[in-house]
Amino acid sequence: MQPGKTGRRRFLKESAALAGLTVGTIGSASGQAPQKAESDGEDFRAYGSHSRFENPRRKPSGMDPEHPGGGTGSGASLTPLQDSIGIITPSSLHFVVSRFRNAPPDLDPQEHRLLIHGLVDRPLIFTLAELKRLPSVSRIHFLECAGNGSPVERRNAKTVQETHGWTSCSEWTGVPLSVLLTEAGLQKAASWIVAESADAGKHAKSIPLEKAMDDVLVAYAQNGEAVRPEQGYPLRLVVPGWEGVNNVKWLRRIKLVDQPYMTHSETTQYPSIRPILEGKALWFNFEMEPKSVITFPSGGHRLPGRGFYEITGLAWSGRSAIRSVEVSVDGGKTWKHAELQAPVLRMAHTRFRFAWNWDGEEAVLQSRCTDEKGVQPTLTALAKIWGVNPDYFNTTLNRINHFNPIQPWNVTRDGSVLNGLF
Ligand SMILES: Nc1nc2c(c(=O)[nH]1)N[C@H]1C(S)=C(S)[C@@H](COP(=O)(O)O)O[C@H]1N2
Ligand SMILES: [Mo]
Repeated sequence: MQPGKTGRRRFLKESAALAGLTVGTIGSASGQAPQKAESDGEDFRAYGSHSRFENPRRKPSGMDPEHPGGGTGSGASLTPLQDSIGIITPSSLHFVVSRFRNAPPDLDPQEHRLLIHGLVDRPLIFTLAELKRLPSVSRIHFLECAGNGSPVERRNAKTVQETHGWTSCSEWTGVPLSVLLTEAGLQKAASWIVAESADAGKHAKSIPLEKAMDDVLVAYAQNGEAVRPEQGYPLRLVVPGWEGVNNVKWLRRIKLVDQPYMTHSETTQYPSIRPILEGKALWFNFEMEPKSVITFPSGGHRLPGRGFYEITGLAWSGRSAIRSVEVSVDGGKTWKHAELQAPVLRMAHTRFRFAWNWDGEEAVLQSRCTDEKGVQPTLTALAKIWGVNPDYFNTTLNRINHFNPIQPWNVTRDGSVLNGLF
């Protein structure tokens, strides 16, 4: 079980130094007259933004997740997980992957149509307004690029934005795809869908019908407003828990077919070649495995001094809900349960918290999560699963998807936090 609130409070009482929580810090705001509002109009902006004292920013990926060895390919912009709070990623900071490096197309929702055809009894064309009349659902799900944090980038990465920033979590609202497919009438031979986008890249992806009928959404809203252009405005597919590439943005067409179509987006970069497969490739490895990472303190943070810190981070799995997260502050010698923020949702980011009293000595901070099927592996354990020497991850220039080892952050005596994976 997770330690309850009381355990946490006890920890706070026992922890000797609570830096900053002393009376000496009072005296800033008190005694000052409230400032007069300077301009009436601007106090109530029609569309709000963050305070000028905050500067959260996505960051272009130095490396290319789709082509880690170099070459042309997708562009990516990463979520600043080091600043993340709770489980929802602000839409403005949701990571972006554009496999064809194109800017979001400027799609007019009045003109845009969604076509459903192929092995159906009644091909259908929907306008946005028609889709919005249908029964809708809202669900919180993470998206993660299959190449998130793969070794080539990870070796040089300093911050958690660089090691893990190809994942974000939103509340998505839309129509269950099953509603639309049922309306179109599935023919017996239909066993896959191919979803295609309206942008210049014509991104297309085959998805088994079983998943399409299970929990896939045709989403028009994200975090309480229309899906952002970078995320697929006016319509995108949300395919919970599966490789990001399935979540077709700027969705315009769904064709019911009897086999995967081997599109550009699934035949390049997605099959995994591992020594243990003896010359064969692993195809259609859809589900994202359990992964967790400490977001504070993490690479690039600087701890001002010994004393109390709340370690916090995110855990997620494409296979189920997260069952538990353990944290180690001693290089993996001992592990203790972290507190999970409720509600813990299936295929959603899960926030964990862990009370820590830093003694000022070197420390290695790690988290590992467990879902309903298993535990997040160490780098050595992952090498075993892959049938490779652990050194392989140090040296390979191959694209490696589904790379989910435990991430260590090394805290030095001066309070610097460094990437300790390799
Ligand atoms: N039309 C279109 N859809 C797309 C892509 C794309 O390049 N074009 N990239 C895919 C990939 S590889 C990922 S990881 C996710 C990323 O979604 P996001 O940009 O909203 O974070 O979108 C997927 N859907
Ligand atoms: Mo991706």
